[in-house]
Amino acid sequence: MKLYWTPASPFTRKVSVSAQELGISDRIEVIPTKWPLVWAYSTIPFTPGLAESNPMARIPTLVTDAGVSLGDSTLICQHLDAVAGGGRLIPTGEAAWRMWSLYAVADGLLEAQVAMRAERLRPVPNQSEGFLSKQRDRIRRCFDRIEERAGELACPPDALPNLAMITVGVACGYQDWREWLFDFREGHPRLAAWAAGFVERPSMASTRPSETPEH
Ligand SMILES: N[C@@H](CCC(=O)N[C@@H](CS)C(=O)NCC(=O)O)C(=O)O
Repeated sequence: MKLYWTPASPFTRKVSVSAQELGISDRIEVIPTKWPLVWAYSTIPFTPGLAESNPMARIPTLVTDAGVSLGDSTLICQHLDAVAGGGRLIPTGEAAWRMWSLYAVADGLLEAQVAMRAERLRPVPNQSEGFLSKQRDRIRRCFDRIEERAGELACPPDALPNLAMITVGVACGYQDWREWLFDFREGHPRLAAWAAGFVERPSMASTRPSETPEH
């Protein structure tokens, strides 16, 4: 498998954490890409092969061993789960719907974080305060809902976290990383306690976000 990757993307981190939790990272060839969000506002050439694999030219994109291109982190995580035998990050039966329901809240939170990042990359006079505050409100509501459902984040010591837990962990990590985002711990004590433990997992510790001139 080939993964178009950047250390700044929370969607990509979700994939990297999933692969590590499943123990299949060594089956993935990582292809670093440059400045994916800046592309939205520039003509920087795409990393060779990316736009050919995924016409949206977004990160993450995974090309499977069979040569199928998956240009979306949710699909990629489903594929990784299947490669690892299935039913490991994604529960089966009725439990799956509860997991996907929480996942959708956490993934929507990531979308709002990345939308704010994209807006903030525009020249300041062009930025819309209305748009930014709409995303901020959405992020707050998502954290409120996750706090209400914090009981679903408990992971037995010998079990893998599910995909919703991983996505919540990545969302908390992104919220901490960007200094212009509010502290998610305020008003969310159960989530704060959970996140403090989750961030210590080796899969999280080794995928901390960063932004360098190369990426
Ligand atoms: N729904 C997609 C979202 C991926 C996404 O928005 N990726 C961003 C980086 S975090 C990107 O590549 N943006 C570049 C662009 O929009 O031009 C997923 O889950 O993979």
